[in-house]
Amino acid sequence: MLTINHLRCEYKVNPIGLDVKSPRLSWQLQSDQRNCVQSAYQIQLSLTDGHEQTVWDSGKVISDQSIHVELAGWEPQARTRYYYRIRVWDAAGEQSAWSAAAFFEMGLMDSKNAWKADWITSRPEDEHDTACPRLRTTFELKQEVTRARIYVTALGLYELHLNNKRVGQDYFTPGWTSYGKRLQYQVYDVTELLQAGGNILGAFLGDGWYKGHLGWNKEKRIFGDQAALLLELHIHYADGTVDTILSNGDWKTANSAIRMSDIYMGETYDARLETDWTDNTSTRWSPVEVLEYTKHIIVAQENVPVTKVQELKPIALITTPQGDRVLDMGQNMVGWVKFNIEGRQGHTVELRHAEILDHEGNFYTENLRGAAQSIRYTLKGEGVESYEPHFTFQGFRYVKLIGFAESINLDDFKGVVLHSDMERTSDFQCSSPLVNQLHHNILWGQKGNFLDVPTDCPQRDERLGWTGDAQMFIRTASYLMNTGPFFTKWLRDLQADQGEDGGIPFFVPNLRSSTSEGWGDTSHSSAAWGDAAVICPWTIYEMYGDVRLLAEQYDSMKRWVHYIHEQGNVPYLWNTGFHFGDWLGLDSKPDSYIGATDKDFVATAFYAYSVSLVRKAAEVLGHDEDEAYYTKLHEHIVTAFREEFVTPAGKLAVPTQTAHVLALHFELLDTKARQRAIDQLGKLVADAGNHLTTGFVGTPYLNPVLSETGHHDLAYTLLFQEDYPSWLYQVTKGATTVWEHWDGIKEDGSLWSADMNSFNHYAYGAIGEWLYRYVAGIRSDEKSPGFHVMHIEPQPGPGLDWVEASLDTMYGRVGSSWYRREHNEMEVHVTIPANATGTVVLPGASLQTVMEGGLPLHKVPHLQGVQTRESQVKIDLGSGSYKFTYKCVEESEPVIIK
Ligand code: RAM
Repeated sequence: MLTINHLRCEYKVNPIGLDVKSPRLSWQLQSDQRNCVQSAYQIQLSLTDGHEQTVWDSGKVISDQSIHVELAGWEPQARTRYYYRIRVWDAAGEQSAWSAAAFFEMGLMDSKNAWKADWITSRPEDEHDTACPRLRTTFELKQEVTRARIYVTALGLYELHLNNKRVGQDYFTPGWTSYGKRLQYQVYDVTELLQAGGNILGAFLGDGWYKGHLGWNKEKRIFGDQAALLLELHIHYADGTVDTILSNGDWKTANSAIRMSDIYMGETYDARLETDWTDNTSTRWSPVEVLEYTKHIIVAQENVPVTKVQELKPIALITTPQGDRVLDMGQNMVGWVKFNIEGRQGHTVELRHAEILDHEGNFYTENLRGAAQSIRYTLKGEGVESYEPHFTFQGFRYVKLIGFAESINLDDFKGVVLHSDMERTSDFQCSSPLVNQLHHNILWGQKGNFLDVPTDCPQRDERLGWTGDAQMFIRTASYLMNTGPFFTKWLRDLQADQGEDGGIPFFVPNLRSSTSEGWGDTSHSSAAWGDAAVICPWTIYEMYGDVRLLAEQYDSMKRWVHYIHEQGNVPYLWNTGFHFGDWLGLDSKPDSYIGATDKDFVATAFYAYSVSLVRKAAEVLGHDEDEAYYTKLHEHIVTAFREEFVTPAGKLAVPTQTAHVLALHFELLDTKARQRAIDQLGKLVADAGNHLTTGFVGTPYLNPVLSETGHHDLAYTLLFQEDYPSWLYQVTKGATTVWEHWDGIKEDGSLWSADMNSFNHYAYGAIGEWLYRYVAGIRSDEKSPGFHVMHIEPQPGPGLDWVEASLDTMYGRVGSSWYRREHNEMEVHVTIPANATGTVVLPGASLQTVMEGGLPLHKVPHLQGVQTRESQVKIDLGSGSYKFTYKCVEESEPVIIK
């Protein structure tokens, strides 16, 4: 039977508030037959979920496209909800039933001009007053309401309440964008929150990224000095009339119990000042001020919202040698602690947050630098009080309790994990518990650092959208979760913050403050950091087949490589300016963060790589002249690179692991030099005692390059090292996230210098990509992106007996698992989703011995294997689940070292 499910619009389930002219729909086919391919589809739009009346019908469209299908040739109306349903035909002409209805709802459409409301603010009498203001209005309903929507944004952060209930499940709204250029608004369905007669609508405003502390220079008010609200409530009555409640000068403002709330610093809350939104006796409400501020920068919500994704229970209460009482959450997490407390009115308790205990077991906060991460709560004294903060988040595993009663009940505390609510898309399990823990740590690195923007770290006074880190981790991130909307938003900010000259800031959103300055001759555009402008849209294209984003970013991609082109003082080399180089490489000079790999080498290698990707993008987008131009440009860069960095005899002049990794991964060498570099890389790793010396730039590509170049066993050896430096070193030290430094905690328990020692930094977590792409072997095909065509090539190696992996692609679930059984038997399980195809490469297989589902290959319909190497069989597959078994041929007999 053929069925349709997993309906998505712009990657999202039933999104509200789209401002896209031609929304894109994606769906998945389910079939109990193998080789299921869509031959045609039909989409119908209706204003009701029963589809009584169709407002648009695509008719039967002959096409195998089932992802990002644009609703072209039809004009969506602002603020209108459309229900859609889909049916498809397979290659044999079988027709599916209609899918269940899903919907999308348009936003204001012309969000730059559509606002009738005014920006309103509460100007504190004392500019040092940190309290979060409240703004409110009251209104009456005229008759029965059929639907009601709030369209809202803020300078700063907002939390809305309607009739004393919190509106929506989103946090840190309106999100962090390149404020001043782009500001998101959100839409909430509040039909159910309205009540007959009088209603009261209010908002808390927080400083957030807009005007709170940001950057390590203790600056505030980087984007503006006045928090403000812009809101429209549209109420549709049964008689067809519409009322609008607008933020304007009639609103009133008052102080709140939130005395201070700041992303880095934490929150101070005085529950004695809590009042109901309706209270007029103990609260002094005064008129708001109308603020003149542009509305021409307002855009609809692009990313998925930040929500409370899960809750953790503390695993222990510790008393440290210094006598502190500390909760252990069992996991380095990002979010906050929610707690219940009972006590005397006016008593204040404090929670401090830290990532680790020091080697004596004491609470350690020095690595937080200027981020206080402190929550202070003053009790109102009315029985059990429950509290959680509003406009701040903490990165922590340990929570120091100050001022709490003698007896602590762990059930009174919960760790609330918040991040952008991306769909989890994969799973990886294997026979090594340590590697499983590493995978877990990588996942938690993403959870902690994908809170609306991709940050380097979530705990110290930094938490910035470092471009380099994002570029290094994006592919791993896109295996672990669906990052389409997340990077759509961030890349638009990157484009907005790109310099006139094409340069890219070190972090996006850029801060335009002293934090962005101070790196020598330029304060932007480092190689491997600025290249995020090219690598990120290309990766999203490969992982999700997102051509529209690629087209949208194309100009920015070009401008970045042209920026580079203008920099070199020798044509086709990038040999000027400030670079982070192979950041934190272990071969750096003492007291330097910059690894030994020549910076001009890194810069020119990335120049070539980015140009090669822009060339591919030009090809995808059909820009033929550009394609020819970038092909030539790439040739010139590669020639210049070889002249500068490869000796006439074919040896790389820069003798580091990272240099070899980059030259190989970016395909910068001719055949002779390539083979020398492959051999030399093996030697460099061996010389380092089978350890890596790479930093941020080399590490993500190290294992992929080893696996690609015949050193696959060496890649496994690196993976399984447990002593410093290695991925598992930190796992054996009890890490639950990935560290910034290979030795954040040293062998003797002492710590890396507190000035830069994050224990939740995802950069080195980029090894996750290798686990999925090589160990499990699940790879996209860039010629048919989004896993429409895939390549499954599990690559077993010494140390693992089995791997079970899956990836939820836009087409559906891809599975790849392998097991080494007794007597040299190998089992490989593969799943290809409907409307996708792939090839599987069976390692260590010979054609004669391969069985599928218990039958020899030639007896299985539509399956034909090819012996590509002596010990490798390649089979083209349509959709379906397959179980291959075979006896491994001699030469690839597994060496099990554990
Ligand atoms: C640090 C952060 C970040 C890195 C920059 C260069 O501040 O660790 O991850 O990208 O330096």
